[in-house]
Amino acid sequence: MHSYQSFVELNPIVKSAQHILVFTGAGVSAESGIATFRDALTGLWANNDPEQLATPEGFLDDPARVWGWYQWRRQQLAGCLPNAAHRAITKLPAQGRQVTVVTQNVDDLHERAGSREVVHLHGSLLATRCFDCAALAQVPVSAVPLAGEAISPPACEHCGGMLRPGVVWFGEMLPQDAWSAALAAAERCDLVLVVGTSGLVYPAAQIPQLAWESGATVVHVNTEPVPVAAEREFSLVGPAGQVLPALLESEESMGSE
Ligand code: BV8
Ligand code: ZN
Repeated sequence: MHSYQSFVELNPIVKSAQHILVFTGAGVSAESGIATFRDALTGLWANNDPEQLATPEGFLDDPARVWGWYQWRRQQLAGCLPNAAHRAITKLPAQGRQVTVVTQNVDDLHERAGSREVVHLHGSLLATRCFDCAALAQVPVSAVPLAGEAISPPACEHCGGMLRPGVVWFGEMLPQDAWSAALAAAERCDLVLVVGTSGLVYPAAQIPQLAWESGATVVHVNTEPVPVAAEREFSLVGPAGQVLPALLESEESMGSE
């Protein structure tokens, strides 16, 4: 579990932070019931080969399989709720403090918890666009009986092309505006909370490092200890749904203004 010592050490840093960057990965949604990518038992990658499914080639190779997998994930998400970690993050903004949430996740749990400004580096499960003409589309979550059952993607009403999930696949560029916003937050922040990410996917994984290089303090919140190599870097070990509220409470208990 997280060491109390680091809370006491961290508290003045959290309290005095004027711009907090909260950088999240699949681990922040794990306690809401959304499988992480790396979780050995239920990880999405364990059951599906991401190189097969989360790539444009995989989609063109078998559109129904990929579309069905995303529809299943949308359906899963519809039944999930934000957890205590998402809620603790919405409480971080105190008067005058700026908070930027940059997430690798494609779920909408930060928004549903009440976070206003969420930067999605890898797009959103709830967004749909045409694979050919990129026109946006609204597609209801269809009842997908089995996990990842193949369903042919609907046709675009503008050009008849195939609709695709509005997420960033492997080998695809990140949305320019999201990437620029993440870089700006990394430059400006004085504290980064890195919550529930294995830090394996690039270029997203560069964000905490860039913030550290700009002088920010980096606090990892992860069920696994994260090796901290440098000064101004801490690792709090435990589920985000417990660690983040505790970190925030210790701030409140120390009388945040
Ligand atoms: C790009 C959307 C280039 C889709 C995602 C070879 C070929 C092709 C590309 C590459 C290659 N080698 C490297 C690359 C680059 C590639 C990459 O980094 N690959 C990795 C696998 C090595 N990156 C890309 O392709 C990116 N684009 O590089 O473009 C380019 C350049 C110029 C011109 C054109 C193109 C695009 C990457 C985006 C991929 N899309 N998602 C979808 O969701 O289906 S990535 C997806 O996986 C997620 O979004 C997320 O980013 C990633 C999973 O990572 P995490 O979020 O960290 O989750 P994970 O399960 O790994 O870890 C969970 C953590 O939480 C663990 O540490 C665990 O301990 C912890 N945890 C668990 N429970 C809890 C907890 N912590 C706290 N509390 C808990 N309760
Ligand atoms: Zn189209």
